[in-house]
Amino acid sequence: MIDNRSQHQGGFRIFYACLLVMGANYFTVTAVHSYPQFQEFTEKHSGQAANCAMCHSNGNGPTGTGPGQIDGLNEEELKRLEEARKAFQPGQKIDSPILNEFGNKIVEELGRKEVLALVKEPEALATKLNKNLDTDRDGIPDAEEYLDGTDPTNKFHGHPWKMFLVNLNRYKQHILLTFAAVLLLNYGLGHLIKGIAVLTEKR
Ligand SMILES: [Ca+2]
Repeated sequence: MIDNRSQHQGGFRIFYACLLVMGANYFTVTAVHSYPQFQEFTEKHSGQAANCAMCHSNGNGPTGTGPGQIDGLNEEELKRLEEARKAFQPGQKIDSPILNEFGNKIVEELGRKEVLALVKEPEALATKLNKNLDTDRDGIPDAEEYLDGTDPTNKFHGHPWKMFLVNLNRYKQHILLTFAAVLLLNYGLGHLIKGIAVLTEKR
């Protein structure tokens, strides 16, 4: 009897240990890959709606079975995910399938160690990013788009006033040439009308 009871107790211990390990793994997977603090900060700071697509491949975040979500990754994508998860130091090429281009650049620029530290102060992300980093090349740095709550991967999405200034600067030569052409046209038309008037008076 004693031996049987000991065996049962031993079996229960192993069972509970397995449950604990499974639980720990579950929370590791769900917690490690999802950092809504950045999204919450940008929404609060900018007043603009932002979803997980700001940094992730899938707008619903990294947890799930859809495209770009952890449980939907194929073998090759899982390998890329594991590689990205090891990149604790900055400067390593990141190609995580659960992150979009901006998310990958954040990890590439700062390293996972720094990103994890920033979870507690998401407002500091803007100051940590390189000011020249402009993923969508629309002329507005990623750090500003993060603060503005605009999409750093969409060159048609940006703060209206900044987009206006960027476009004004980009097309200033065209605008100056158009302005000069209009002035010359007005000048030429003025002289033409005067000439016609003089000829009419002479007749
Ligand atoms: Ca941009």
